[in-house]
Amino acid sequence: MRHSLTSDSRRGALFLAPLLLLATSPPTLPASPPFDPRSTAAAPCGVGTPPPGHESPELRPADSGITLTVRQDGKRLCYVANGSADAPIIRVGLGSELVVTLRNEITDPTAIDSVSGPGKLLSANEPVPPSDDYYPVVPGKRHRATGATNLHVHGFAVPPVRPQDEVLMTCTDPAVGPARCGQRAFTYRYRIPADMPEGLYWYHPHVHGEVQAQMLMGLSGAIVVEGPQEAARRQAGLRERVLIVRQIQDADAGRPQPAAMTAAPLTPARPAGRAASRAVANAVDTDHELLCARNSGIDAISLNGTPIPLGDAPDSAYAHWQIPENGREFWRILNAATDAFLSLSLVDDKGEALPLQVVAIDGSPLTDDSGALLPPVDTVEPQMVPPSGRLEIMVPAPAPHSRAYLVTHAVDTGCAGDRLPERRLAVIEAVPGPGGSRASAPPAPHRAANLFSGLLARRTVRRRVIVLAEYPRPGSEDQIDFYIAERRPGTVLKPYEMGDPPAITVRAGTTEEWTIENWTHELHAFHIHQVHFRVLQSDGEPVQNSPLLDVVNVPYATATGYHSKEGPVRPGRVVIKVTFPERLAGDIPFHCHLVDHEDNGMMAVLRVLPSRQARRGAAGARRTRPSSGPGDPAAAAR
Ligand SMILES: [Cu+2]
Repeated sequence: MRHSLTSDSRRGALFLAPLLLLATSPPTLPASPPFDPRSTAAAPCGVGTPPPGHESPELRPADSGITLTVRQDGKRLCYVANGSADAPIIRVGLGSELVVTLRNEITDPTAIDSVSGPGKLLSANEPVPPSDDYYPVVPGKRHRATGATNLHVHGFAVPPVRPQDEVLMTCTDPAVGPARCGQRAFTYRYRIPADMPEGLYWYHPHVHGEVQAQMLMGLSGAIVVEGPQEAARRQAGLRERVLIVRQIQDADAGRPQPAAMTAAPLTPARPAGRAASRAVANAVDTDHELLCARNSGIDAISLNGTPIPLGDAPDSAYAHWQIPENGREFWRILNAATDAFLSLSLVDDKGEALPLQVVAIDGSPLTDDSGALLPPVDTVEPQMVPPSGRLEIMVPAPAPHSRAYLVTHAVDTGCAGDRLPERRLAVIEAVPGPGGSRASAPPAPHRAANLFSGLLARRTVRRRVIVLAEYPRPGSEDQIDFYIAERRPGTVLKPYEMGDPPAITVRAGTTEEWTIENWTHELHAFHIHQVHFRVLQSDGEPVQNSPLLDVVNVPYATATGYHSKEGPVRPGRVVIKVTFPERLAGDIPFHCHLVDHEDNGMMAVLRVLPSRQARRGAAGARRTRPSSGPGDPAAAAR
């Protein structure tokens, strides 16, 4: 469920309809101008949309790095590199330094503000009525878009510290307006660890309150981090493609129907004789929270910049890729949509699923806990990719003289979620050609151990419960505040505001299990910066061989009925195990990656303090400098 868009944005949505119809090609419609990504004074983000099958330019930065300039053309934003407004796919190796200078040339922050929708009113929300049993709920406030932007490297296991992946304070100011960030450009220097998982990552802005708008307007791009697996594939001559799914609009006008899903009692059953005034608030007020929505719109998405048709369209409307008979290709797929889930399959022209092989998820090759690669498995199961997630697969050529399709199936996002119908994304065809069979067996290394290997074997020092909640504004149809908080005595549900203190503090080197509870009737995608985790359980079912993930789908809540032992509502739940390496200490954001939810408060900060051992080591080094360093065993032993 999301906020409806402004009338301006609705016009944008209507404008898109003719573009989609172009695929069915009535010659009477005006053709869009030929695609030209050159960034000029007249067209800062280029002209036209890329034709089906377009592949974004790839950049392998030199040591001096690259410059990404954020430019604006009305309601479009773009990353410009080397004069091209087609966000580059950045390729970089494990163990190297990636230097990116971000320049902000945004000229009209009000356009960003209009895209972020009316969900954030100028005044604070009306309060949710307080109750002794329930956590207090603080209403949200509006953030007006400022045009500030910054860069987040999603999934990178680098410290949340300048000049690396620090997104809470570091930003760049637009070309107009007050200088809040104190700089128009910032140079990030990411030192990519040699033991980070190798695979597909990505970059996008992370200025709280305007992430959704800036991404919808065009700001996102892929990063391929290469290691031994990639070297083996290249040596085998395997063809690789990078597929980026973006969301172009957020057109749905959420229309909640009050209390449609549950008839929750005003207060949960309380043990007899226990006075209300002595009750400790320990519950989420589902009576005021839970709503269903009848969403009218279906959001447009694009593949590598080309709008994806909705409903029937000729094959010519899609990317059309040819694979040598009996051969295969390696596809890296990024879901950069602001809130659309993908459920990906290869199907034949009758809709029957074809096998594919999953190689990596969220930038991490599939390994067991020790770091040994899991044997490749052919699967016909649809692959769920939440917003921000990545899927890397081997795609076999279809049978000779037949076609196959990459599709995203319809996704049930819950009664308050968005409509996600089935859509075709690309057409695949087998063609006679050399190299097919040669490319089908790349000799890959057997191990892909990384800094998160051994996670499951580590001792869990603490268990926490993290709750996801939403409260609509009383009397309002589509104004919603979003919350994420740890459930514990004294919890207050409060939408995240910039500068808020950390919600959770841990010591580096420790390992925890977090149960993420979804008390709403729509899916959410839990993401934590810096670290990968493994899933232990989903909705009570143990998860075997969970891949290392940096984002996980959290199932929606279900109504259980008034007299149910567990209360009227059972939250959706996932249990994850996560460890906080010493070298990633700092303030680590965690949030829902449906970025409208994040913008509207479903975000918090985890502070990872250096371990006591590391602090003693550092103190010892200070006392004994310059004759000994932080590695001094005497200092570490104290
Ligand atoms: Cu969410």
